[in-house]
Amino acid sequence: MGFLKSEKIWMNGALIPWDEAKVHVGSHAIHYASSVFEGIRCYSTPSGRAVFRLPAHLQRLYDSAKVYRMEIPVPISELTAAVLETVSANGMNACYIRPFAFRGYGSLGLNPAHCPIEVAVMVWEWGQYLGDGALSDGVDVCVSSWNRMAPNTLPAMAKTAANYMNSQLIKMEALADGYAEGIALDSDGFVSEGSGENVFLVRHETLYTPALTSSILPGITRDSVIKIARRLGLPVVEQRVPRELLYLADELFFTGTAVEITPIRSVDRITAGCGKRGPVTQAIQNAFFDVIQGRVPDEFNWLTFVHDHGESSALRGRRSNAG
Ligand code: PPE
Repeated sequence: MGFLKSEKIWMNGALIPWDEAKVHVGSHAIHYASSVFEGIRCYSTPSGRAVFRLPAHLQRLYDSAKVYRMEIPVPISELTAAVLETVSANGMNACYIRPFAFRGYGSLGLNPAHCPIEVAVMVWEWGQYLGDGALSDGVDVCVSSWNRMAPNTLPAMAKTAANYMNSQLIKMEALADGYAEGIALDSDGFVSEGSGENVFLVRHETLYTPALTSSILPGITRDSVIKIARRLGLPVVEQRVPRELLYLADELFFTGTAVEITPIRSVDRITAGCGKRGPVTQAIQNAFFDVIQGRVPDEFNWLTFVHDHGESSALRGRRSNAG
């Protein structure tokens, strides 16, 4: 695999060449993980490139920062424009977008008050997160020996780099044991989430997913799937999910920006349902891909179109998302 690279990165107010977007090793974030980030996808549609749920993602970024008393020095409108400009400047069609903010170089020690807050946007091409064929064939996963953070340790609703040390433990263990991904339980032993995905299951024609009280990231794909399922007439329940329901489910799948909607075909080598993508998963996937690929009207107002002049596209995006 080659190095990650595209042409330009937006950093602290300007687009600069990829190779010049550097930080000092004394930056606070490197020592203490003081950074918040987002992952967003941009898709190709017949009416041009469209970013999926951009306002929701950027709002979550500012919310994550707020929990950590971090004042992002640019308004959300400017960052919205920066995202669209970065996609456009890199000539990207379908791509993954990573806006982030972090405490930079100033002083070290735990009080971050004297460190500047830096903001950047990177974009790159990112294919199927859990490997080719995962979206149609599904993946084999395990329940991790690691728990997700207890609610009074690291707040799960904030998408901060620190939470991803826990995710890396889950991911590396799963890969070492021959699984594509791990699902962590919460500190009370109920199902929480994957290292970088939310989890859903279908049982008796009802969709279940862990509630926000199980130390999950409030996934934007999760929210989209809940809205799509309700529109399809499927009951949706957000509640504590006991581990054994993973083994007894008729269908299971992950949701996330990177993973999109990926079926799970086994958990701990116990076959999930019929061991392949089930009909409910397929119906939800179809409805989701119809929206992001622009095959149906955008009734939920989820798409922000990228035009080739950053500022006007941001205005248009804001206007089209206002309603
Ligand atoms: N839980 C976790 C822990 C998580 O990291 C993600 C996204 C989700 C749930 C789903 O959230 P959403 O993308 O809003 O539906 N994980 C991102 C990071 C992946 C990475 O490897 O980096 C992503 O999917 O972009």
